[in-house]
Order: sequence, then structure tokens, then C-alpha cells
Amino acid sequence: MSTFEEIAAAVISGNAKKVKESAEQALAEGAAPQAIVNEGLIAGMNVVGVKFKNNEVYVPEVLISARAMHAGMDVVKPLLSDADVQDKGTILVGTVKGDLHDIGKNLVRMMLEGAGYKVIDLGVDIAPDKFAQAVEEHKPQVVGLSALLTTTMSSMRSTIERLKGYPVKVMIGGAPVTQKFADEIGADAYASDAASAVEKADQLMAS
Ligand code: B1M
Repeated sequence: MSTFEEIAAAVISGNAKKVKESAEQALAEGAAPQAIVNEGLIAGMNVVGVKFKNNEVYVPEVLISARAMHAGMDVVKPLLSDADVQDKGTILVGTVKGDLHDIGKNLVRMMLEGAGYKVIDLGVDIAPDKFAQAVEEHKPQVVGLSALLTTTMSSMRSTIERLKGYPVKVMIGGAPVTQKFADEIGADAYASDAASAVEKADQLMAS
């Protein structure tokens, strides 16, 4: 097994200590930091994403793998120059106004980070104006809205209204949200789970 494969396997099994050690070993062997990210850390998270989608692993395992991935990122991040950082794009995420649920949104953020996106997480209970301000500040290509309450789904509609005119695509998700609702409120994409959110983000970036 190559050191990259060892890193990916340790991410998949959620072994943060092993990820850290293998990332350090790869650097000592002369591997490029970016290759460690792409061929080790992201490769591992991609496998976790597929397993999560297929119900082969569940939320706790994904969180543990994401933590292991971050342990590897901590090793290589100081060595990545701005030019090295894979420019897959910037995504702003947040749970909409009135809604405090963030477990699903955090999973989406971790999977997007694991797939190589720069993710800015605004947190929970985010008003449309706050999303707009953050769009002006961070200039993301995609904004991701999460809602878990049927009563806060209307905040998705008002956030999309507020973001009209900004050059961003909006993806929505959360347990009560459906493709039909996404179409109704003019969202650019709907994702049913965190792995699909990565697929949809890739499609939005390419469109
Ligand atoms: Co709340 N809660 N809760 N709650 N809570 C639900 C959602 C509920 C269904 C429970 C129930 O009654 N059966 C119900 C909503 C009913 C409805 O609207 N029809 C409910 C309620 C009513 C409430 C309160 C109003 C309760 C009260 O105070 N009376 C209150 C509201 C507070 C508020 O938000 N203003 C409340 C509070 C809470 C806690 C604070 C206690 C806690 C949240 C803790 C936290 O998030 N930090 C909580 C929890 C944990 C739940 C349940 C049990 C679990 C939600 C969860 O984390 N699921 C939930 C019942 C249930 O689902 N069994 C419930 C796991 C998570 C991984 O899934 O978030 O769906 P999910 O995310 C998925 C996908 O949906 C998708 O990807 C994720 C990963 O696959 N996804 C996206 C999510 N966001 C996405 C964004 C994307 C793409 C995909 O693109 C941007």
C-alpha cells in the first residue's frame, strides 16, 4: 500500500492518529502537500461519502472520518501556498433564519471541505440580509441553505429572493425539503444528503 493509500484508508476508518502519522511520513518521503490532500485525504473522504449515501456508514462514522481528515489537513495546511490550494470554489453555508438545527448542515460542510471546497459556515439562524452581506464579503459561487423545520422553509424562499441579482447559485437541503419545493422557490439545486450535496455542488460549479 502506498503512503497515499494508507492516508485514505485511515481517513475511511476514522483513525486520526494514523492519518497524522502517515501524512508526516508522506512529507518526509518528499510528497507534495497538495498530493497528500488530493490523493490521500480527499480520496478517503470521497469513499466515506459514497458509503454514507449507500447507508453503509452513518452520521457518527462520517463525523469521525471528517475529524481524521482534519488531523491530516493540520499537518499539510501550513505547507500549502495560496497557489497550491486547489481552487475548486467557495461555498457559503448556513441554517436559515428561525432554525437552530445544524448537525446536517455541519455534515454537508465537512463533506464539501473533504471534496476540496473552501467552505464558509455562517452558522444557524441566519437572516437573508446576513447571507447577502456574506456573499458580498466572500464572493462564493454557491450558497447552501439548510432547514429542518417546516416553519423555516419559508426563510429559504426569502433568502433566495434576497440573493436575486447576486452572481451565486443556491443549493438547498434538509429533512423537510424536497426537489418540488426547490423548484417552487427557484433554488438552483436540491440535495437530499451530504454526499449528494457534493455532487450537486460540482454540477453547479461546472454550469
Ligand atoms: Co428538532 N425537530 N426541534 N431539535 N430535531 C426535528 C427536526 C423534528 C422532525 C422532531 C420531531 O418532531 N419529530 C421537528 C420538526 C417538525 C417539523 O418541522 N415538521 C423538530 C422540532 C419541532 C424542534 C423544536 C421546535 C422543538 C421544540 O422546541 N418544541 C426545536 C426548534 C428549535 C429551532 O430550530 N428554532 C427543536 C430543537 C432541536 C434541538 C436543539 C434539541 C436539536 C438540534 C441540535 C442541533 O442541530 N445542534 C434537535 C434535533 C437533534 C432534532 C432531530 C431529532 C434530529 C435532526 C438531525 O440532526 N438529524 C429531528 C428529528 C429527526 O430527524 N429524527 C428534529 C440528523 C442530520 C444528519 O440529518 O439534518 O436531515 P439532517 O441532514 C441531512 C439531510 O437533510 C441533508 O444532509 C444531511 C446529511 O445527510 N441536508 C442537506 C441537511 N442540510 C442540507 C443542506 C444542503 C444539502 C443537504 O445543501 C446546502
